Order: sequence, then C-alpha cells, then structure tokens
Amino acid sequence: MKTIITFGTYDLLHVGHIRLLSRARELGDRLVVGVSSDALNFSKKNKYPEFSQQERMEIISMIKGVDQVFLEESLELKGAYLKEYGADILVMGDDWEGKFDHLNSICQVVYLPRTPSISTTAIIEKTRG
Ligand code: C2G
Repeated sequence: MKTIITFGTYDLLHVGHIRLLSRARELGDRLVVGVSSDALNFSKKNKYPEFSQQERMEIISMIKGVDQVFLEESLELKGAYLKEYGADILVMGDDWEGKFDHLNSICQVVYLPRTPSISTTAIIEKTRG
C-alpha cells in the first residue's frame, strides 16, 4: 500500500488542480491531501482565498481518487504531516521545484509539471474584468 500526499490551496477549483491530483493518485494506492488553511494563505499572500477552508476541504474530499483530506496549518509542519499520514511520496507542482528536497529523508519527493495557462489568479482577473 503506497500512500501519496500532496498539498494545496485549491481555491476556485480548476482543471490544473484536478490533473495534478489525478496524476498524483496514479503514483500510488492512497491519496491524502493537505488543504492549506485560510490563515496560512493570509500569512503567505496577504489575502484570504475566495472560498473558506471548510468549503475547499469539502470540495476536495468529494473528488474521485482522494482518500483523505486534512487542514495544512503551517509550511514548517510538512515533515510532521508526512510522518503522521505515513506518506511514501510527496507530490508537489513544479512551481515548488526544489523547495521540499530536504524532506527526501522522510519520503520520496516528486514535482509534477503544472498545467499551462490556467490559475486561480487568472480566473479572478478574467471574471472581474
Ligand atoms: N497546479 C497545477 N497547474 C496549475 C495550477 C496549479 O498543476 N495550472 C497545481 C499546483 O502546482 C499545486 C496544486 O495544483 O500542486 C494546488 O495548487 P494551489 O492551490 O495553487 O496550491 P498552493 O497554494 O501552491 O499550495 O504547501 C503548499 C501550500 O499548500 C500551497
């Protein structure tokens, strides 16, 4: 039983998120997803997501192939989360390339290419425009 873990905000869910989750799931037998908290987003980006952490967790938990969802409260706790959920592989989009290499001592770290030309920020700009 190989456990895959991945993390994200997943605000205004789009096909880039879905493809990343689907490719992550294909690398193992069980997919655990850490959804970043509203407070973590505010501390990183100085703004809150459009959808609350409860809403984002609810949406992610209903996606086919997602077996477990939890709240990611701090970037510094990644190592602890990997251990807690028994991760064999940490999957991140390649916008994080190299950033989590130090976690290789706990589990394998894999960066997958992002889907080009789509992002939550672009959706917000397009719909506001
Ligand atoms: N993604 C993708 N293609 C896109 C947009 C996003 O493959 N066009 C991927 C990202 O690389 C990430 C996942 O979808 O792996 C979730 O993206 P975000 O919600 O933007 O996640 P982020 O805020 O970068 O994660 O510990 C990390 C944090 O949880 C933050």
